[in-house]
Amino acid sequence: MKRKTLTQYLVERQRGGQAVTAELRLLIETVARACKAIGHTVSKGALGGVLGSLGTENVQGEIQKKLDVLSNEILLEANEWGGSLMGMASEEMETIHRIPNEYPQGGYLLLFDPLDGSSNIDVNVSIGTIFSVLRAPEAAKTRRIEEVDFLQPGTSQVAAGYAVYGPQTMLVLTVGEGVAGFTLDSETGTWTLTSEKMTIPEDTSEFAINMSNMRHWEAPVKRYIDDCLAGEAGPLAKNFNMRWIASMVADVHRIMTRGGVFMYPRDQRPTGKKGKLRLMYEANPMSFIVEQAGGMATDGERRILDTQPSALHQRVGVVLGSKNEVVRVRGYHLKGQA
Ligand code: P6P
Repeated sequence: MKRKTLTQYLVERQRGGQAVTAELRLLIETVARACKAIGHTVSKGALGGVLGSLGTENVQGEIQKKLDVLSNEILLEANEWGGSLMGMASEEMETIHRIPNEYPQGGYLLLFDPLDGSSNIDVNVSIGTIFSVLRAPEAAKTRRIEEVDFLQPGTSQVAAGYAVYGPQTMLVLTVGEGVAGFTLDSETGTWTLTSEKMTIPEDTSEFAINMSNMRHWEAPVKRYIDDCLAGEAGPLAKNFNMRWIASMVADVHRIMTRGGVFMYPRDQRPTGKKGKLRLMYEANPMSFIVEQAGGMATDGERRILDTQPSALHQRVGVVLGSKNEVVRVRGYHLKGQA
């Protein structure tokens, strides 16, 4: 059976309705091509002289790995000339990147975490690229784009996706019509459709959380994890398994494939108040994808996609994955307020 390519998948959606314009199709194909280049660079490892840190810090106060900066540059260079964008924003850049004057402007904004899971780069564990596409506000067409134009709720996204650089290199994408999975055919360099419609099982017995933060968690999170650990003799009457890869893309991809609940909750630390993960280019795109696959994504209580952003790099607590488990965690939070 001849498998479809990413281009064919996008052309079919372009013909079939409003979800994909020609401009959006070009943008997604360009991002996908950049992800191939990032995956290729990552795979060279020590042979490419790309491992290790630069000794610099990004806007998050995190030590930048060489590959963080390289991946960011690959995405900027690939996307600035195509005419689909008015600007870009990245975890690795303090403020927005406007399209240089020598290139045509387009109708979209692109936000990304160019290489998520950096702590795993040097130890050869799966990492990935996360991206989110918004429409540029009409008003921005008569002036230059500003940071505030990016501060749109996650419900405004027109596309979102991630590439995971693991045993297979995969691209998982939604344009608001379900979620499709593409595997990179390394012989032809083609993104090849391997999952027409990815769905998350509504129930699970697998949770993902960094247990070393337990002493900092709010009470509802602690109660929920305690009840999971109590197993079939406990209130949830089933045994749970635990996974934590410390690479959101890899943890989310597992959940997209077999279900589970991923938690990076806000906690009691001053630094942890709002959580660790960034809303605009981690939580929002992943929440869009998860919801499109029949899952659910909250900050513990409220739907992440409804969050009105106030800052480009703001953080948010994240509980996402199998719908019935995310609902259960929300119940612990609501009970916690009773
Ligand atoms: P911790 C990677 O740095 C990241 O942003 C996510 O990909 C991942 O889920 C999380 O941080 C891991 O955080 O505290 O477990 O190292």
